[in-house]
Amino acid sequence: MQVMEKTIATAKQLMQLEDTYGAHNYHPIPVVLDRGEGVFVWDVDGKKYYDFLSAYSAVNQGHCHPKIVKALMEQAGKLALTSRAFYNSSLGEYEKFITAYFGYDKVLPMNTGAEGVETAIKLARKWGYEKKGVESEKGKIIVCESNFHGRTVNIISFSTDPDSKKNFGPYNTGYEVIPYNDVKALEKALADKNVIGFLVEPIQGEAGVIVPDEGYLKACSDLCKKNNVLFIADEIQSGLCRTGKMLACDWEGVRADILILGKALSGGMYPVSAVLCDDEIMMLIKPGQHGSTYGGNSIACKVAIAALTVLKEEKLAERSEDLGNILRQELKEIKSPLIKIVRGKGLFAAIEIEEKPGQTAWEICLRMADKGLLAKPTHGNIIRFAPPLVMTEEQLMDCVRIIKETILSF
Ligand code: IF1
Repeated sequence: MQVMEKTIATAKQLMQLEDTYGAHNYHPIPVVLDRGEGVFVWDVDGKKYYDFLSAYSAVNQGHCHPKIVKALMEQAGKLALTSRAFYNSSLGEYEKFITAYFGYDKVLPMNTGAEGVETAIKLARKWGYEKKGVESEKGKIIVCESNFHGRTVNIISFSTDPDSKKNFGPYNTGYEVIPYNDVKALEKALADKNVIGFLVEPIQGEAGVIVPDEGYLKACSDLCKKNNVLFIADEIQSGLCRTGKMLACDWEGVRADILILGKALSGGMYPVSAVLCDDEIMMLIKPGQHGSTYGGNSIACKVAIAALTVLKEEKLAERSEDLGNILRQELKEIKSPLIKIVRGKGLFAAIEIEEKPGQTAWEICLRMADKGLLAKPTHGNIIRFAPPLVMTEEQLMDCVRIIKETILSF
């Protein structure tokens, strides 16, 4: 019998397939990845790279972490999805684990970050009308300029990024946009008694790793308390050890009224998001008032327990802080007119490029890819540097070498 040789498609063929049959909603760096392990990924031609994007901070624990893979594999062969029409043997264990882990009464399990944000908005509105006593349909949520909270029509209704927003209207109402990192602007907005919540990224990721002034989060949290408004922290990207603390809000000792998690909640293994808050808010949702097919499925629960356990067992917050300080210091020491600014917290860093023709952030990323390091520009001239938190100092210094050599090669 003739054994059909499985012809391995080339990188070029695979890119063409995506181009021909897939929506063009991304413009990827021309690398076709085939395998990942820890801080490394390999392309279809076997070339090895350091991953300096970590799937936008979903892979904080490193690619294919053995403990998370084990949790996924064991559960997948036993029971995957039952829906919430029935109880299941993983959900209660997970709910107890994650509420104790973050110190909240309850969790509402969802799947994607955007679903988590939508859930938080619905919880806040319900609380606004049924607890705070805001007139129904009049509730307002304050958000910040340059926010990124997901891609649903409701969420992009309060985006300030034309690419995220243009021609997706009509847009939803009930939101007010204020400048980020501006306490006075929040104070002014909170004068409106219809304000129910303040939804904020403790560090703005998509906007280019914008770190607010020391004390900003605390001042906003205090203002929200004073005005009986919910402080809603979107820690989907900034959370789970990425900034050097378990949550970015921990840097200022701020406890959000509603905490939204995603991405690294599964270590990049499976879509898992979660919304945590106390009974006063969570118990307002009655049976049949919110949910999702996959929310709280057995695989998600086991994977999330493993992913959260790894964060603590491997002390990834401490590593992120220590390695992040080294990374940003090394980036600041690169003497090049190309680098306008270096910013970040922990291993959540970014550089802003003084672009010239042929010396763009995109070009820099292409050359770094040639040298074995993967990163991608955000908003044109900003390059985000966010490697998996399991990186060793030696590996980090190897990456710094690659970045330095690339920048100085222009
Ligand atoms: C894309 C950005 C990053 C997020 C925060 C909610 C969500 C995200 C703070 C929604 C998702 C992802 C989405 C992905 C690229 C990436 C991204 F460039 F879009 F903005 F990381 F900065 N809150 N961010 O960062 O979570 O529904 O995607 O699970 O849409 O291109 P999601």
